[in-house]
Amino acid sequence: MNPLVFGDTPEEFRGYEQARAVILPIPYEQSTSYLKGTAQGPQAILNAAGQIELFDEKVKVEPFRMGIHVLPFMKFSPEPEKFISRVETEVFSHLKHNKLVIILGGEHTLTVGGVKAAKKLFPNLGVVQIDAHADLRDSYQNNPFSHACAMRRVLDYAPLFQIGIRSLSKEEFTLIQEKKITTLFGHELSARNLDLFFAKLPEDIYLTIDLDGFDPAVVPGVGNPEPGGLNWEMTDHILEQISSRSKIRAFDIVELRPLADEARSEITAARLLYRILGYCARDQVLPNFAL
Ligand SMILES: [Mn+2]
Repeated sequence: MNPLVFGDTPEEFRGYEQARAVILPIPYEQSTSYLKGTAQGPQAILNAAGQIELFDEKVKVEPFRMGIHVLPFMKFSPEPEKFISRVETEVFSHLKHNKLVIILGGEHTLTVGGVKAAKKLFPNLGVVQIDAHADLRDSYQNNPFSHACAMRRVLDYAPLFQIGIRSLSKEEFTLIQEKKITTLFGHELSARNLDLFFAKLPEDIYLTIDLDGFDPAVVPGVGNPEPGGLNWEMTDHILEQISSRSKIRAFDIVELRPLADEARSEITAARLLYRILGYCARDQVLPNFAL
């Protein structure tokens, strides 16, 4: 299968010029601290996309009609600051052309570059993070650009709205309170709390989805699994609410670690991507397109 196509997107909807959505695969893996393999994440999601239907039965649209272009796998320096700057330049060049940018990781570190790029065009940007981990350490294993510090770096650029967090240090917990970060912990995911969370979101959103935010029974293929977490329906509800209230300007799906003979993680990631495109198509891109 040609890796630079999302699923069965017909050829006339794949070109860069007409595509509203562009997918940027970034197989970056430098600071994984437990189970290795996230560099294989982007390819696994693209492979899994070949197995999903082009029609979305819930949103009742064919999201590919907005145009989906897959960019070449991004080349980068392993040095984190250069890497982040490279991501920023690349993402900015596509946002500037009015594209919805989707990054496939790879390590969470890449989010810093994506957020910096989006912030330049959308000054009131907010970042929604679905994740098991707060990722708010100032430094981890002597690396301030570790995946465990990604959101601490993001905080320098945009306010943060976290969902599903269930693993963090006391210092990170204190930081959340001091900086008044909006954090819904894994044990707080009631309908009422979610409604209060959605009401706080700004208009322009960068969405980052660390796949370990899911219950590991749903997505086992991650480098740092944590018990508890989101199921498919809850995540779908969250994404639908965000899309109907705000404008998702860019999003990333990170930290997939493909497993042998076990495809549910990458299939979930591919369907998640396509579902978000469906909501964006319905709510923002193709308002008259719903069947
Ligand atoms: Mn995480």
